[in-house]
Amino acid sequence: MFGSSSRRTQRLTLCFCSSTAGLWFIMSISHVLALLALLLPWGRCQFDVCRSLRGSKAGPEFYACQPPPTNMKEVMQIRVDPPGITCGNPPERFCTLENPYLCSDECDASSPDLSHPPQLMGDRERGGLITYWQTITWSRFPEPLLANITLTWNKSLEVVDDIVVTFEYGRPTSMVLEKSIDKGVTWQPYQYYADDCLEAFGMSPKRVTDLAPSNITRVICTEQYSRWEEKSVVFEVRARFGVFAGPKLINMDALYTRMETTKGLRDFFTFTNLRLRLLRPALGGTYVQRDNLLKYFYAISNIDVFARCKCNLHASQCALRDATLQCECDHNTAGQDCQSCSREFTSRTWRPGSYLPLPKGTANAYCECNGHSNRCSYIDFINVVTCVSCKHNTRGQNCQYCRLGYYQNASLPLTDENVCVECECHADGSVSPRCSDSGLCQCKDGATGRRCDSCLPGYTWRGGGVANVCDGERLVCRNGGTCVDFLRCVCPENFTGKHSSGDSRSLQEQNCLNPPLPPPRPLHPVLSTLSSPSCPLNNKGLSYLLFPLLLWGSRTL
Ligand SMILES: *[C@@H]1O[C@H](CO)[C@@H](O)[C@H](O)[C@H]1NC(C)=O
Ligand SMILES: *[C@@H]1O[C@H](CO)[C@@H](O)[C@H](O)[C@H]1NC(C)=O
Ligand SMILES: *[C@@H]1O[C@H](CO)[C@@H](O)[C@H](O)[C@H]1NC(C)=O
Ligand SMILES: *[C@@H]1O[C@H](CO)[C@@H](O)[C@H](O)[C@H]1NC(C)=O
Ligand SMILES: *[C@@H]1O[C@H](CO)[C@@H](O)[C@H](O)[C@H]1NC(C)=O
Ligand SMILES: [Ca+2]
Repeated sequence: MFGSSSRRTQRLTLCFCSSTAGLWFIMSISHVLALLALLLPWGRCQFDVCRSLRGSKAGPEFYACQPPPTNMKEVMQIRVDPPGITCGNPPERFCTLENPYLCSDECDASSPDLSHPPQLMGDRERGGLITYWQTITWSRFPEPLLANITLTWNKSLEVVDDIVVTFEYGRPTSMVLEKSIDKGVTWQPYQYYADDCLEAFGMSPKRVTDLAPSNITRVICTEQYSRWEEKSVVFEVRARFGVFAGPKLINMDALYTRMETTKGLRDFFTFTNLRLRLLRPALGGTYVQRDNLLKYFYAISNIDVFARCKCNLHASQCALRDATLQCECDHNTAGQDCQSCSREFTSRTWRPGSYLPLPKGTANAYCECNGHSNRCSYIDFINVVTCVSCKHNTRGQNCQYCRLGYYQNASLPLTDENVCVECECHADGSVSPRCSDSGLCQCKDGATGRRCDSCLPGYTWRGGGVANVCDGERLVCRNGGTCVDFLRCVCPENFTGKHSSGDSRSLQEQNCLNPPLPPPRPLHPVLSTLSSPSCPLNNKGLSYLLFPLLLWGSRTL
């Protein structure tokens, strides 16, 4: 038995890794997968290893990883309701739809050969013998024949292939598949099945092929699986994946990318419990024949649920411990679903792993935004995951830089809310709003200071540093002219000179020429009322050193 299990596992491995078959099991060998497979290593596939095998100097590189899928029927707990719905107690005769007058079959719970207990829905059938659970017949018609089958794993799982329920003696006229993602606390419908969706559920019938990427998680009612002659009722997982990965599931990268970026998509394929609510048995294509109610009942021979343990991409193995499935966590994570950091790493923030960037994914860097954002987006054509809406004046793929006009306070960690400090470069005194790593703005001529908001010696603040023309000490106006506002000489009356014309910066131009005979008179009243400078006057003594040519020019006049 051990040998045959491992041989089958290897076959599955090949299928599982081949690019054309995709990640999917072949249904024909589905019944034979041993639980052993959960514990065996699998071939080299995408997302099957958690870390680089060759350690680098910086330690191992971590990748996204997930356990291989397996047929979860091997480990499901089955419960049927109401009590007494299973046939055989007391023993009962039943007929078949094909031949309603052949009623030789018997269900007897006390006989191993004639009993049909619930576990026969999940058993491994040997030697071609079909085994099935069966209910009592509809002898209480018109009271409805209702049955619930609850499948429990006590572990969150991600379905990876069609869920297939095989009905012997006809598929139900109507039923609902429900799921829970919180171990049975709350339930939600997964899919409705009826031969007439409108009549049974007030829903218009749909097929999965009607779904588009935008509504792939819509819960639909399908009429495809309710004709009684066939056996399988399917919850179509492949077809839903195919909407992204193509009909043959070749482009799995597209699916993984969608899983990561489309809200609610991964949750749609996640469950901890499933429930079949059987509402009306197969009727054989006609109305209920009251005179032969022994041909109406439910019988299920198999339920295939191909799924993998959900380990938040932190484990490549999942094992049964104390009768409960448990991820074998890597990446310093712990918990049944690797949903927290292991004890030595509790100071770190836990994050799920990510399929992105392809092909190896990351252990937790998918949305690493240094605490300045919790939203990322994936840019497919450059295969980059980037933070969006970085707060606290940060920017960059991981919100690791400061926005234009801000610089990083080197004494704070990158994750601090105040890490980016405003440059506050003076708009008039600076070349740009940008500043250096230490917060120094780049100043225009004449301006100085960290923020470029004060003047160099010999300059006066006039919406930026403007070179002084005169200062009354070193740069003196000639012929009794008076220096006004460091900018111009105001000459006594009857002197020529452009004493009031604009902002010319040359002392030579501004000086007072052609001295007249009479002595100077008081200043022109208009020119004496100029606005006061914002730079202090303490620099005027140095003007001489800074502007020797100007000074020289004024003396030679
Ligand atoms: C089946 O489960 C549903 C939902 O919990 C419940 O309302 C219903 O009564 C159950 N039916 C039977 C037959 O136990
Ligand atoms: C379900 O799983 C949890 C978490 O691992 C465990 O503590 C609990 O005992 C399990 N319950 C059952 C009924 O197995
Ligand atoms: C899903 O969306 C597609 C395209 O937007 C639309 O044609 C289709 O009817 C929708 N299906 C359902 C079930 O709402
Ligand atoms: C940088 O952070 C330190 C520590 O909080 C603080 O003392 C200092 O004032 C900050 N520097 C600036 C420029 O904000
Ligand atoms: C300036 O010149 C005008 C005419 O040339 C003369 O009338 C006036 O007295 C002079 N003013 C002074 C202060 O010399
Ligand atoms: Ca069976």
